[in-house]
Amino acid sequence: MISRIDLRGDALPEGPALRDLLPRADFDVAAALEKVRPICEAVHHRGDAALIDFAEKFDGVRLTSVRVPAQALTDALDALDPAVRAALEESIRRARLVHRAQRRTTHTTQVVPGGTVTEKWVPVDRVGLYAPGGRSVYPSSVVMNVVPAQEAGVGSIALASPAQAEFDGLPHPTILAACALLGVEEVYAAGGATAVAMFAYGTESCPPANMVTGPGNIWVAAAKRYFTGRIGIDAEAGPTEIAILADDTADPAHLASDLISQAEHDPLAAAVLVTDSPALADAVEKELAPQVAASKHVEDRIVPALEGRQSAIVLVDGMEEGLRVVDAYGAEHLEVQTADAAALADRVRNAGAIFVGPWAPVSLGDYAAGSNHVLPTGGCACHSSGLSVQSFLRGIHVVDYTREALAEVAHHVVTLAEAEDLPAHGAAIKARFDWKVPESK
Ligand code: HSO
Ligand code: ZN
Repeated sequence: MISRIDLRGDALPEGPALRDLLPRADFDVAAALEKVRPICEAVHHRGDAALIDFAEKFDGVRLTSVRVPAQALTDALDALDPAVRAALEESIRRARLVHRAQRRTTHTTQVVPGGTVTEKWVPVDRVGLYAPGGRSVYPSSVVMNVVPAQEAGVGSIALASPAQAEFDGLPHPTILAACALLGVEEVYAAGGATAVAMFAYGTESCPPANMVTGPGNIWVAAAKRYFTGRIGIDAEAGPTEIAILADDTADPAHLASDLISQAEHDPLAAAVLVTDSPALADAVEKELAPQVAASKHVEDRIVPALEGRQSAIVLVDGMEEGLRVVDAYGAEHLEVQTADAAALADRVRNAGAIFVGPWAPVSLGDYAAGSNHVLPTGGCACHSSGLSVQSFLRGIHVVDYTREALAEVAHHVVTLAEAEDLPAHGAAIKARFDWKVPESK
C-alpha cells in the first residue's frame, strides 16, 4: 500500500542530494502554462463573453450573469445546515484571533537627528480570491483566504468559484454561504484559469484586482504563473502533503488516520512517515489497510495517493537524522509525534505548519486551530510561508531628511555614485548645496 525508503546505516547525504532521495509528486506547471495562455488571452480580449463561453465548455452550464446576485448569497446562508454554520463561525472566530495578532504597526527609525525612515504597512487595494469547485468544494478555504485579507484591511475583496450546473450556474451553495458569513458580497461564477484571468485583466462585470490568492489545481497554478509580475499571487499551490516525524511512543492507529486524512484530498497528495522505529513502521502499515478500506474516497484518491511515488515510510537511524530528513523535505504540514515533541518541533526549520504532539492532528489545522491552511507545498516551505495578514500588506519606506541631515551624509552619497559611474546621482545631491559637497565632519 505504501512504499518504504530505508535510509538507515550510511550517513545521510547533504542538501539537495538528500532531497532527491525523498518522494515527491511531479507537478509540471510549466507544461500547463502553454495550455492556459489562450484561455487568459480570450478573457483579455472578450471579457465576460469569454467567461460565459468557458463556463459552458468546462462546467456545462450557460450563465446569464457572471456576477452572483446578492439574493443568492442570502438564500445560501439561510439554507445552510445550522451545525455547519456553527462550525464555520467557530473556525472564523479562531482564525480572526490568530490573524489579528499578525497586524503590523508603523515603525519610525531615527537614523540621525533630522533623518528618519518610517516603514508604513499598506494593504493592497483589491484582492481576488479563488475557491475551487469540483472535487474540492471547501468553505474552510474561503475562511482561510478571506480572514487574513480582512484583518490586513484590504478594502475590496471579491471571490470567484466555478459555476455548478446543478445549482443553475451559481457557485456551490456552501461557498456562497461562507461568503455571506464573512461579509464578502462580491462573488463571481468563474473557474480555474478563467477566474484568475478575470481578476488579472478585469472584465465588464469585474474590476481588475491587484492580487489573486487561493488554492486550485494545476491550471490555477499555471494561470498564477502567467500573471506573475502583473498581479501579486500567494503561491502556486500543488497537491497537499503531510509528513509525520514519529518515534515508538506514537500511536500507529492515529498516524495511519492522519496519513489518510490528507491522502483523501487528491490522488497526487503526499503522505510521508519518517521514523526510527521499524516496529512503528510495521504497525502503521498494518493499520492503514483496514482504515483505508473503511474510508470514503478510496479508489479515486486515497489508494493512488498512498501508493504513488510521492508517499512513503522513511526509516532513519534516529531523531537527529529524522530532523534532517523532514528539513530536507520541507512539508506543507509536519506532525511531530515523539516523546519530546515540543523540543524537537522547535528545531524544525522547514515546514509550512508544524503540529506538535498527539493532540494536534493536521485536520485540526485544516478547520479550527486558528492557524491558516493555505501553506507552501512542493518544498516551497524552504523559502516561503503560508497565507497571512503579511501576504496582503506592502511595507513602504517613507524617507524624511532635513537639510542638515542630508548635508551630513552627502559626501558618502557622492562617493558611492562616482564609484558606480553614475555621476548624475551625485549631481542631484550637489545641486542642493550650490555644487559644493559639504565637508565631512
Ligand atoms: N489540507 C488542505 C486544506 C483543507 N483540508 C481544506 C480540508 N479542507 C490543505 O492545507
Ligand atoms: Zn485537508
